[in-house]
Amino acid sequence: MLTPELTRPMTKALTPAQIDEYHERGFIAVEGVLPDEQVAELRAVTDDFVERSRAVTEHTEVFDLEPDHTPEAPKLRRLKEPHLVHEAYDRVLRDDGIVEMTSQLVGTYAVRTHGTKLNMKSGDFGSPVHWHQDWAFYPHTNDDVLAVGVAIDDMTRENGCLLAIPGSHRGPVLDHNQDGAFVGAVTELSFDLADAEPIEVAAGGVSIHHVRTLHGSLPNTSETPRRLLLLMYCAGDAYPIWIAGGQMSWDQYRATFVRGEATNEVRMTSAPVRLPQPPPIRSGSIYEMQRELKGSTFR
Ligand SMILES: O=C(O)CCC(=O)C(=O)O
Repeated sequence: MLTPELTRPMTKALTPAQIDEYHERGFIAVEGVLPDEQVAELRAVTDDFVERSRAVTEHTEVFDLEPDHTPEAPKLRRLKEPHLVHEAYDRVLRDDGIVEMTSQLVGTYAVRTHGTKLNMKSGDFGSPVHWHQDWAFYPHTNDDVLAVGVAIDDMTRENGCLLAIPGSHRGPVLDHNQDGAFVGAVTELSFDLADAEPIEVAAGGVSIHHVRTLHGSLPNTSETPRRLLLLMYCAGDAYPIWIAGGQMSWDQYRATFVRGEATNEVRMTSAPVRLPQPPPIRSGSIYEMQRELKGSTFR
């Protein structure tokens, strides 16, 4: 267990230049957000979950497995909703510095979370994530919605860092359907991959991308792992238009606030919306949905 001093955020707030960059380009990287000791704790806890995944051979509610996962050589692709299974992840989700940065970017004091995931790319393999916009998965009444990616390891081009298209958050919501079903990846390739920019950040830093920013990531071609804890947040007055699995109760909704109070007055803006419908053939994770994709979005 870390002492409170070690969990105190090093970065309290974004500068006006960082806020402008986020709004202009749709993503930023912020170095030095968590102290080394907290990053070391996240690594140790994550290593332990990889060990525990030796006990399973199929995807579960918690583990999403790489295709060649075996009990002898465990290969975990994702830990689902990690904040629900270990308090070290939950503490990061509620970290004052991260919540403050989010509040600055979404423009409301109140901030709620709509989930977490820990995506892992082990050395020398590690699945790619095809190009997509998160907004296609979970549209809200307004698009003040974002994902903070906490780098548990240095995130570099070689180990499969996030890639993003600057300015794409201001463009259309692209089609993510193929043969009449949602596949969780863009199926109209109306963008230029030459514009893609890597979001590189050292361990302990974070990436932040807008919900409409077109992004993806390549496989890990290095020997070092890339583990990224993704924290999904939105403005306190952004209400989900679509929730996979059905509507939340009011109590469940209130429990999603990491700062401020839930209110029934939500803000509606004119952001374009596509529902993730008809439903995907495979569900459980973005990797499973994208398995149905014919061809590659990396061209
Ligand atoms: O882990 C990655 O590289 C990308 C993750 C992502 O975009 C997602 O899970 O929605």
